[in-house]
Amino acid sequence: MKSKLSINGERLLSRLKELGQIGVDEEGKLTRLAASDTNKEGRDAVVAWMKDADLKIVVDRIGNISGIWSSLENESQEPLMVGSHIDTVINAGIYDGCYGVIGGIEVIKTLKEEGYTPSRPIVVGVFTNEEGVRYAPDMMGSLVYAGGLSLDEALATVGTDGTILGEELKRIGYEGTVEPGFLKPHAFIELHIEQGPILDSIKTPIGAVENLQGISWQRVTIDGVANHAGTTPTAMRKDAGLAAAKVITFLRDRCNNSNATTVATVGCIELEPNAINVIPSRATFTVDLRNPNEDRLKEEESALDEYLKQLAETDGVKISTERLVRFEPVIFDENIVKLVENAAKERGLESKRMTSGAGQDAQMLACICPTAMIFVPSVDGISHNPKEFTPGDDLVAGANVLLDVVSKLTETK
Ligand code: HGY
Ligand code: MN
Ligand code: MN
Repeated sequence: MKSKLSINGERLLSRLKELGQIGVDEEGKLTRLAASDTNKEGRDAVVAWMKDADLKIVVDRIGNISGIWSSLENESQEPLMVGSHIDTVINAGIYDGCYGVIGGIEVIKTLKEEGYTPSRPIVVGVFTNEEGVRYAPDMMGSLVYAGGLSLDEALATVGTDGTILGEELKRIGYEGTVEPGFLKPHAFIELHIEQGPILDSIKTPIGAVENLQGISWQRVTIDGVANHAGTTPTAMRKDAGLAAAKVITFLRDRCNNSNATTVATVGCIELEPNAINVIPSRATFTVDLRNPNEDRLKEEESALDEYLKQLAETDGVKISTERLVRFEPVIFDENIVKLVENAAKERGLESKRMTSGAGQDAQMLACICPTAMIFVPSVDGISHNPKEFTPGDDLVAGANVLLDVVSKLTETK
């Protein structure tokens, strides 16, 4: 059997490692928040690799970067798009998002070196602010690209640090000129690490991602009464901190009784006045709720609403909520999922159909074109953590599956 074309594994892994060093602070922690200085450095490195692959670089007005490979013969065709994001969470791993961007550039570079002539342009996209840590919502750049959020609203977003996204994009030199969505993709495939424990636990190298769970983010503010930690009898307390703790345990109980389909996370929490001997007057925290089933997710949201109403009564506190994000579950394109499975099989790689527990740029592109994802294992299911790790062989295997799917979708008939 003719050996199959393979990407340059050495180049893929060394670039991943190099990008993984951009944004590491003096304590060795990697953080490249959207539109920050370290994000700029990462963007510059990726643009350099795109130029090395002789791609045409276009930056749109929300800062999404497109590296375009087209020819006179195929430029009238809708492009095939690959890619992901390079912004990170705080104290991040080096693979989340970056693998899909560098893998996409690697696939194009390999096809070019092979003298391949695609039937349509191939584009690698780098979407702005996928993580949503500095500016909510997450997947913002691809959401704007897909027409799900107005550009002006996105650019006016105030960050957790009080900065304005549009001004920050300008400051780092990535306030582009073309309208987001200027290229309507023929299809989009996102190569990504699983970030969960499934593939690693069953020793399967490829995930053929067929759907993605719904996401609900909200901010909860609980107002109680500040009082003396020593003199105030327990029965008199209107303790915002205690009420917040009750919400956190309520959410975990709901998840434990949801036959493991609902996950809930309180990732950010602040107490005021945040003094050791003062009963908290205010607790502000975020709730991230997810479920692959829209009705179940709605049920979880209303159960939380109901609980907050009761809690206000029982604890004598005032509670308000603010919705930050709400994305329904997404089903990916069956034909492309099948292409991923066949490509894996032809390379003798086991694959498993699965759900993406994480939000992805692919869920936004799925609104405008046939879309699917390729997962590779995350060791021990760790992600959003510097311990995030995927063995080199798995990274190369996943990129080769992307190479085969891209070739299939751009072959000249
Ligand atoms: O929130 C998420 O699931 C993604 O990492 N932005
Ligand atoms: Mn990601
Ligand atoms: Mn992430």
